[in-house]
Amino acid sequence: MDDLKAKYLGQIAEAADEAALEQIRLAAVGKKGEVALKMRELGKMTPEERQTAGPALNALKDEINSALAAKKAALADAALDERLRSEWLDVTLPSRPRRQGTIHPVSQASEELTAIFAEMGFSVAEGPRIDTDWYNFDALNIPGHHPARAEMDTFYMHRAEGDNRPPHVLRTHTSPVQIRSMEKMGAPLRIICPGGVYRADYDQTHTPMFHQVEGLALDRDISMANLKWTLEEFCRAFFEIDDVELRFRASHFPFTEPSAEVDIRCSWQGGTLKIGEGDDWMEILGSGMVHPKVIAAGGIDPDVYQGFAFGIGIDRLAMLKYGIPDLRAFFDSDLRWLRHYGFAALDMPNLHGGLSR
Ligand code: 2NL
Repeated sequence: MDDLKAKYLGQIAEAADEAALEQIRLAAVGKKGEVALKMRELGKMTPEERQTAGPALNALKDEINSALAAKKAALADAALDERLRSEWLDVTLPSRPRRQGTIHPVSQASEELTAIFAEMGFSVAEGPRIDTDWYNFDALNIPGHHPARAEMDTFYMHRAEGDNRPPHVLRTHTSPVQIRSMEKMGAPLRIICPGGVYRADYDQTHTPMFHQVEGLALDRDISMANLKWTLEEFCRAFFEIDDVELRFRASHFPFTEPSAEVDIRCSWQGGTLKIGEGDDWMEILGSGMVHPKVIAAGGIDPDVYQGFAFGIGIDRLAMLKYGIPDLRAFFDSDLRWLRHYGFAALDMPNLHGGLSR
């Protein structure tokens, strides 16, 4: 019995893994194991012999079982120690840089100018980018032979073969939204219409899709003086220049009469542009008093209502305000162009409390 005990406790101590332990368990205390065989021999013994051998065998079985359990626990501990040793993480390593987005300068400019005009009582109107040629041209007093309608400037949609209605167009300005708003809301009316527009034009300073904000104010006695104040107030707020100076030059648009192009005072020195000071002027927008035919096209009586309208390129506004000299910055998903030009939003705190990178 002592031999048995020495043999199995020795084997258990030596066992390398759980599978080996199981082999030992079966051989020692399993149903057909050596201890069970010894138990069977109890029947052939005298009662006196059985009295000592029985409890001794039971004690041996208990001892082997607890040695097995202790060894099993020790093996599991060792395995865990080994995993902790081999699978550690260095939490002090700096993280890999993650690319992070930022608001697009055109969106940023849109949000800023929308807030400025909102304070002056203008609400935002939106509409479809694909529209009829009536909303995009006819309603705006742009007749069929006008050069703006020529194939080279306007993107026309396809019509099914045999469908001879005039094709839809990609809007070339956001004016159609203003016509739709006049129809829907009537006068008096104060709206701005920001959004993407399309013209078949592509070179250093033009892209086939760009952004415009048009403004429209209609009431019984709106004058050119109101237009001038509104635009000055806007430029003051947008460019953050208190003594902003604008110059109104007589011009011509089919949809306004009289019409004026508006320049802002600026300086060009050593290749850098400064707005609000200097001896140069830079054109920033077109404007005028809404043509009576256009008011009528919007379903409003031009003998009762009159007003002003203007159109500004948002992409250009954004370039001027944030000092981005290259249109490529707007179409490149790689932020390096914007960073190169120091786009302000890149340095704004993000939601996680850090700087955008
Ligand atoms: C430009 C010219 C302009 C308008 C847009 C407008 C809209 C309606 C009626 C009358 Cl519904 N006018 N829009 C007026 C004058 C100029 O934009 O050169 N923009 C950059």
